[in-house]
Amino acid sequence: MKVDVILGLQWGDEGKGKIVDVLTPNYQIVARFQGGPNAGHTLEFEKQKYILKSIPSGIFQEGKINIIGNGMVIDPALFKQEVDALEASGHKLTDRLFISKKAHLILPTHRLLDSASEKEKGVSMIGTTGKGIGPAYTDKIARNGLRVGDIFHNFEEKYKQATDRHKKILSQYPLSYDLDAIEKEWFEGIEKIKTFNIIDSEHFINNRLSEGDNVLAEGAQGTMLDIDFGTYPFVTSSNTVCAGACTGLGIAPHKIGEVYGVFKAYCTRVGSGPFPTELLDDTGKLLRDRGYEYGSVTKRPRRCGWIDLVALRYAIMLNGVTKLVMMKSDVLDTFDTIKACVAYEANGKETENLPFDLSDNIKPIYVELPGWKTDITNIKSEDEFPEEFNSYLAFLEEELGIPIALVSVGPSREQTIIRQ
Ligand code: 2SA
Ligand code: MG
Repeated sequence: MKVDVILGLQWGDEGKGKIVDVLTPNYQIVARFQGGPNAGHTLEFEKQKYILKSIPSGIFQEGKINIIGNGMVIDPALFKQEVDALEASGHKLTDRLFISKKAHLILPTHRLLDSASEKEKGVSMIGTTGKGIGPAYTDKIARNGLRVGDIFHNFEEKYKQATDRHKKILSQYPLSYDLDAIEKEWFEGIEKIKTFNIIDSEHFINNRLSEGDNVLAEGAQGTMLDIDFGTYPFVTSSNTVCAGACTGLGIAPHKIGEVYGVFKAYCTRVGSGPFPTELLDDTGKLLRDRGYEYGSVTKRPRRCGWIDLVALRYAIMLNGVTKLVMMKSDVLDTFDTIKACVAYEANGKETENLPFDLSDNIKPIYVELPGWKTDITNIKSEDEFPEEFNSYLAFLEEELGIPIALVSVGPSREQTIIRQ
């Protein structure tokens, strides 16, 4: 049995959460493999909207096991808030949410270090979500991290050691903070974590696979934010690419089955860093308004632009995408023409490959396609697609070399069309 992977091919916010929710019925287990509460996965059903941060998007479906994998970083305080909110709206979680002993903890001081580092960078700040993601992964790699499994053994002592070290670093910054207040909430979160199944998730997943279960691995952020292959240093601190599912869950590469690459019919980015097809004009504003493009964690307005096929081809290559999923198609419903970037002019030369440094004088080269000028939000099958929309899909498939298996025409579960 296989692990299928769903991941973002752009700069995050492609709509992965919705697709995980749609595909969950085909799987017994849904697992997140990287990132933490920097993610904001939005799901809509029964006229309700939910934003998940650390909890996998299979959580709303009965009988499914959801796993916070070893590759994730978890903030107990934010985790508790998320759990409390879901339980308050009537969703029972304890029997369906399992947490890896090897997932790393985001400490209150990691959040302070995140904001100190951003302030120090000044104009060259990354534009992080401020959740302590970078400092938590830094401690993991530097072999200073605390893991969920640590909370059962001498935890207070380990916590003190780690925070003392952080306080020394923080004392170099002109910061004022009230750690006591944040710590109280944080330790309440630790108690909350203890009420869940804390497991050796790598054994659990591999055992279940050998018993015939199917696993869906849910990526967060997007390929262009990958620590190795994204627009470094304007990236997140984890491997968002498919390989991250292997290390972040403990599964062997040959166990990966389908790789669903999710992208928007246009493109967005939140935070700093290069974005060659960004539109700073009225068209960009129209995309933001029609697509409600605001950060679901930070509420920051997202930067908007045309689809970038140079970056998408790169992402498809890195992830071994087998099926494409196009989201937010309906946002383009009113456009007369739609542009797609097919190549870059980099330092005066045309290229179809992603250059080392995207901030170097890059000019997108566009192809222009006619818009469909039709409301597609109520379409139920692909036979109803307007001709121009079919042409847009055919053009993208030709350029990208992979079939577009699913098309989303609105936020709810039902507005998802499976193509034959
Ligand atoms: P961090 O906090 O260290 O991971 O930030 C580093 C960069 O990664 C970007 N990043 C994201 N980009 C898009 N969506 C994300 N999740 C939220 C959402 C973001 C929000 O779903 O809207 O609410 O602002 C996400 N998480 C991290 C981040 O912007 C930095 O560029
Ligand atoms: Mg998001």
